[in-house]
Amino acid sequence: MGPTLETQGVYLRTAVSVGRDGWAHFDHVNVPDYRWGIFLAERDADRTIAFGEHRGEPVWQQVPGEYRSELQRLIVIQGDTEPASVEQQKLLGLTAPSLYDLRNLFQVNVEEGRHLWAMVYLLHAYFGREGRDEAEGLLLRNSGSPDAPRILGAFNEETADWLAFYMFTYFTDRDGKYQLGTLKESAFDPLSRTCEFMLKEEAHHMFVGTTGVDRVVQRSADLMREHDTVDIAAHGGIPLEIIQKYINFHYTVSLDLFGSETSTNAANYYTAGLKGRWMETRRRDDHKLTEDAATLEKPRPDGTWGAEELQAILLLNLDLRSEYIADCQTGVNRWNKILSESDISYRFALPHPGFNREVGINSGHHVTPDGTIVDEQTWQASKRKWLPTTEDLTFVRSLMHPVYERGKIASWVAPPRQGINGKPFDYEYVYLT
Ligand code: BYC
Repeated sequence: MGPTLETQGVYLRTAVSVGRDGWAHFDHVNVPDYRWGIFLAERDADRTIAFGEHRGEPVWQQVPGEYRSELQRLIVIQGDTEPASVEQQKLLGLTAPSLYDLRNLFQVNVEEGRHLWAMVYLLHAYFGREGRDEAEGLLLRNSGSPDAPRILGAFNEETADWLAFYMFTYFTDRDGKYQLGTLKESAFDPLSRTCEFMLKEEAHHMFVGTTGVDRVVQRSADLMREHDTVDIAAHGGIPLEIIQKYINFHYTVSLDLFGSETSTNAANYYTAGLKGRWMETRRRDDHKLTEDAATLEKPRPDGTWGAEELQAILLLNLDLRSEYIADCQTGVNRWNKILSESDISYRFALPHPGFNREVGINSGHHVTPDGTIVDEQTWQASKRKWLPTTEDLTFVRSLMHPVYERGKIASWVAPPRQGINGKPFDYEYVYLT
C-alpha cells in the first residue's frame, strides 16, 4: 500500500528496541523487507490508574469485560487512521521535490504501517474473535472509498500534492500526537505502553511537517524578494495566500478529529479510565471532574456568540482541542518569523475554531476566519478567499515534478537545513531503479 514508486533501497530508521540508549537503527532497506516490530514502552510494575472512578487502583493487564467494546472501539479508530494516511499519500512518490523528501515520505509511511500493526496486535492479543474480525476490517476499508471509507473524515481527503503532505504531517499528525497522548494515560496498560512508544516515532512525522512548511515559506519569501513581487507563481513559487488557504483547510479538518465539543462518549471513557487528558498526571485537580465546570463558546441562531457553563467532564474533547490549538500556533509563529526576517509584512494566522467545521457545535453555521458568523450567501460568495479553490489546487499540482538527482531540489521549496541522521542533504537517501 506504500508509495507508487519502485526503489532499490531507502535510508530508513527502523525501531529496534524500547530502551533509553538508542531505539532506532538507520540503514538502506529494501522497503518490502522493512521489519514491523511490536514495541511497548517498558512496564512500570507500580503504575496505578491516574483518573476516573478507578483512580489509584493498579492498571489492567487484561481488558475488563465491562469496558471491552469501548476499548475495542478506541483501538479500532486509532488503527484505522494509520493505513488511511498511507493510502492518502500513495501517489506522492511520483512527484517528490528531492531524494531527502522522498525518503521522509517512505519513513512516515513505514511507521504508519507499523502503528497499524501495533493496534492489530492489541486486537488479536486481547480481544478474541471479535478483535480479529475488527483487525480484518481495517484491511477492508480504504481512504476515500465510496463503499468502505475510513472512519474519520480527514482520512478520506486526498493528499494530492507535497504542500498538502507537509500540512497533513503538521496538522493531522499532530492530532495523532494529542490522541496518542491521551491513550498513553489509559488504565489498559498494554495500550498505554504501545502508545507511549508510538509517540517517539510520531515526533519525526511532525518534524517533516513543520520543517516542510518552513521550507515552502522560505522559498516563497526568497522569490518575493528576488523578483520584488507578491506574484511569485510565474517564478515557480507558491504565493503566501495559497499557503494560508492550505493552513485554513488542513487545520480545520484536523479540528474535526477531536469530535464534538460536548461528548458523553469522552466523559464515559474518562470515568472508566480508558482515555485521559493531555498530561493527566500534571493536572492539579481531583482527576475525576465530577464537580468541575468549564465554559463553552457557541454560535447563537441570531449570529452572535454566546457562552454556556457545563460540567468539565462533558467538555474533554474541547479541553484536548485547546491544547492542540496552542501547539499549532507555535508553527504559525515560526512561519511568520521567516517572513519578518525577510522583511515581508504578510502574516499567517490560524482561523477561528468555528471556521469550516463539519463536526460539533459549529457545523451548520458559517463562520469566517476572523470569527464572524455570516449567512449562507456571504459564505458562498467569500469562501474562495479562504479555502483552496480548484484553480489553486491545480496550480500547486502543476509545480509538482519529481526531482530525483542527488543534491537537487524543486523550484517551490528550499532545501532542508540538515539531512537525516547527520547525513548531508546531497546524500543518496533513495536508490532508484
Ligand atoms: N469523523 O462524542 P463524539 C492519528 C463520530 S490521528 C467521523 O462527538 P467522541 C494519525 C464518533 O466516532 C488520531 N466521525 O466524539 C494522524 C461518534 O460515533 P459513534 C486518531 C466522527 O467519540 C495522521 C460520533 O461521531 N486517534 O493517529 O468523543 C496519520 C459522536 O462522537 C468524527 C483517535 O482519534 C469525525 N471527525 O470523539 C496517521 C483516538 N468525530 O461512536 C495517524 C481514538 C466524531 O456514536 N478516537 N465522530 O458511532 C477517539 O478518541 C474518539 O473516537 C474521537 C471522537 C476523538 C475520534
